[in-house]
Amino acid sequence: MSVRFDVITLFPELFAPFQTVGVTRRAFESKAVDVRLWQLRDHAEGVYRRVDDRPFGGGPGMVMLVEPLVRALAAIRADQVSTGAPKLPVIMFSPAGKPLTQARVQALSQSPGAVLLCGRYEGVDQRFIDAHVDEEVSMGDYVLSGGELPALALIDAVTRLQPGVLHDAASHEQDSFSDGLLDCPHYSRPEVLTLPDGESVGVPPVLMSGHHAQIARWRREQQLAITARRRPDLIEAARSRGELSKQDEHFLSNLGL
Ligand code: 4H4
Repeated sequence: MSVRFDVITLFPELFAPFQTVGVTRRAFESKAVDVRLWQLRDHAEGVYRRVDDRPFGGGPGMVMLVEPLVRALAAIRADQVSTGAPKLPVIMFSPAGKPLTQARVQALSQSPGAVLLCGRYEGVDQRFIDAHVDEEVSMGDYVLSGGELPALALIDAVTRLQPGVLHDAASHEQDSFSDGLLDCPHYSRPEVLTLPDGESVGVPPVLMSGHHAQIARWRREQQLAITARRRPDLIEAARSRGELSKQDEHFLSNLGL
């Protein structure tokens, strides 16, 4: 099933790299993901085709106007109907949104998709948000100039989970967060690396042993140790979901956790 994203933006050109580079290009060409860009200004009226205006009550910056957004969304809904697509939920990107997680990305990758609203300026008129936005999503506790980069990040994270997009279908199963934990360290050639100061650095011997069960155990323990050190909240969350084995808990207890 293809995931569809209808993107409302003032800068559709920012999405060109998605369609011409890397794994997302392959996904776009194979229609594993269908990204449709909607230029908000095409739905603004008047001589100046305004999409923003000053905030009521005064204050700095500009606010995105309701009516162009309503017309753009209506055009998207009409296109979804005419192409047989379902009515997709509207996601808006904002620092005030719920932080995006891999679990949400995984859910979206198995859904028909979403309308992605890329805000600019100080934000969007609250009356549009109240009437039409189903979900506010944050990429982090900082303020960007627009929602396009968050939209690209979400599309990328969803696209790479689509079947056939990554060369090795199993690779995303090892991703950080895919099992609720951070990823283990990775090593490749050369087996012994000589640093500029002449020091030689090798590879953990277990990875060269050919013992797949021992390698799997070592990788799991690395995940647990790294996650416990950097994101103990993820350990607690995995524990509360019952996703830590007795072996995992034994290893963590030996770490004093
Ligand atoms: C929205 C800026 C709301 C400020 C925006 C506000 C993010 C983010 C983001 C363009 C838009 C900015 N989107 N995660 N971080 N008035 N988007 O910064 O709430 O401060 O997703 S406001």
